[in-house]
Amino acid sequence: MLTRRAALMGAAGIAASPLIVKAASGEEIMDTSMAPPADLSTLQRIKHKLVKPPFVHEHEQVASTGPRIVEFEMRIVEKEVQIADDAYLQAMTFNGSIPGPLMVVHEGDYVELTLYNSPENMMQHNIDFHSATGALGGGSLTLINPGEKTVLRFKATRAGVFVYHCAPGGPMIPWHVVSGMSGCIMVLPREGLTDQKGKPVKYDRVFYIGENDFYVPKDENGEYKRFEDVGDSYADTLDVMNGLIPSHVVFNGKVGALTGDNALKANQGEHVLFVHSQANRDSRPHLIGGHGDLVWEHGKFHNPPVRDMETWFIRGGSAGAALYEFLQPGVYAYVNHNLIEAVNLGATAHVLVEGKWNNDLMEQVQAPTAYNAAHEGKTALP
Ligand SMILES: [Cu+2]
Repeated sequence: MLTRRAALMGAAGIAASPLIVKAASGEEIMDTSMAPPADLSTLQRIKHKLVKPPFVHEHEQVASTGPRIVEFEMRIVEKEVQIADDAYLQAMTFNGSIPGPLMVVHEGDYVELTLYNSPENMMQHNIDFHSATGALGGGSLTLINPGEKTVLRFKATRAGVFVYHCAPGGPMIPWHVVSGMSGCIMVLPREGLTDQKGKPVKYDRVFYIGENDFYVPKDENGEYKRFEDVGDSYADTLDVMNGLIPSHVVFNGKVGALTGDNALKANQGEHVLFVHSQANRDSRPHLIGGHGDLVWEHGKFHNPPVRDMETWFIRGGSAGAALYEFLQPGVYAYVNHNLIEAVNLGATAHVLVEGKWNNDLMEQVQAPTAYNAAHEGKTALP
């Protein structure tokens, strides 16, 4: 049972099961054409246009309808991007951004993605949804060459935030992921989010933080290397990857992507949902000056959230969510609390919060001032 896709990729036709053919490069390609069709003729369709992270397309928190087919389109873009003042990456991206866009649906909806591999690209790509069931998360039904497109539909049966990433087989998998090919889907319960007691909770805005570890090679002078194209970057990048020490750990694709002029903005009293994904490596988000009021550390909304968290944990290959009401105005830093990674390697975002200072929560009782050590006796001597 050799599919057209498998034939294109040089499959030898050695089938592990009637459903699976092996391509020359070893990846499994499924042929599901003999399965009876699903009848979804009674379902409504809705189309969402994806937006660039940290923002998210408009969506309902509580579903106002029954399950629907939710259509999305994504284009795979290979391009060089600047990831720091002195460093460039031959990136592979979903929709041109790192991370790929946050998709939002409700539990029971059908996600229908049209995926385009632009003809200017060099590489085969696909998509593995951690929220999907079967066929390597869709990976073995979506492998496409440059100039090809594919449509995958899957039923979102589990609520939570889930990573998606490219997984085109063998050593291409980690390389594509650390070159930028990951993103996140949020499957909301139809009734919306609930707290640890099952009481409904709402958010006023969502910020999607996609964390990446990058492995940019250096030349003999210690300068970061630049490459002609993505293929040219592979061998040297693989050497750095296999050392497991990233050159950069960043939020949203670049050192400073969410600080300075790019800082996130919120108002005092707003409830902000931070969705944080890391497709390859562990992270430990912490909001400096704030908390996680309700944290779905594993990111799965039918588990009760934990309260009042200081730092939480994102396992590599997963996404988590934290809801926080901003109580004070000012600048907050949302960091990976490995502080070397936050400060020296890039994993910091800033949130600027507008509002009125509350001296009950915190007051500077005396501003820093010199004191007379001889008089007050507070010297460093015993
Ligand atoms: Cu890829």
